[in-house]
Amino acid sequence: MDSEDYHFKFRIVILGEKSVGKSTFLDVLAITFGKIIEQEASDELNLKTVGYMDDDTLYKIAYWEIPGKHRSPDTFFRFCLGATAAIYMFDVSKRQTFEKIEHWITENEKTEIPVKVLIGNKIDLYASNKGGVSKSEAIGMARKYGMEYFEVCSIGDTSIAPVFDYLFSTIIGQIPNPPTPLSLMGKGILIGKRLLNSSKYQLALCDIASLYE
Ligand SMILES: Nc1nc2c(ncn2[C@@H]2O[C@H](COP(=O)(O)OP(=O)(O)OP(=O)(O)O)[C@@H](O)[C@H]2O)c(=O)[nH]1
Ligand SMILES: [Mg+2]
Repeated sequence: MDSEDYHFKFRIVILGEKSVGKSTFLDVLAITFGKIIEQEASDELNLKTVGYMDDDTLYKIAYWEIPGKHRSPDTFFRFCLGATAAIYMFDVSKRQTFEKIEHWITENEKTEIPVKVLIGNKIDLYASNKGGVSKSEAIGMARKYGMEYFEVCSIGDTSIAPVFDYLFSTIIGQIPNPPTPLSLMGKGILIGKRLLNSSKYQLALCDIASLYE
């Protein structure tokens, strides 16, 4: 696949403390919704790029997971700048991971990522942990930062679908019709060759241009 052969491309970053389940969640997300076209993992970044077709439109979604252990402010900003969405993840059975996620959220506010969600993972372990994080507490934190909250179990469950549906519909809901490059500025959404070269798109741009003549 030509690296520019898509209609739209955007990036979703996944952040949170070590072992909260980011990679497990990403693995399921990437194979359930689309086809993996690129993947690479290092100590600093776990990257997966997926091609996802919806309504005859090909989206290239780049997921960038920042492993919890190697967080350094420099790399953190570099990886988050220009992203369209951020997934902040904690482990509902480990309160400390919930307390620390607030630092990730506040540190990352400067990058002004347009779409954000908070995810409480390992919901299967919640009942067996007295110090676990309740749904109402987590919703409180999500509201404080203007986010939706989802509880998931990343191993063998279907709870991931509502997260993908929410993220995808919110992101594509930001794309105006027709999607001019100017109108997508600041949203982290790129237009690829498949759209740029389509006659329908060229015509729509001509219609806009004629309005200014
Ligand atoms: N019980 C349970 N275990 C899970 C769940 N999700 C992930 N795990 C387990 O949690 C452990 C850590 O998961 P990872 O996906 O490697 O965690 P991570 O957040 O990517 O960790 P770092 O990359 O080191 O920051 C693994 O043993 C997973 O199998 C879940 O929903 N429930
Ligand atoms: Mg990981």
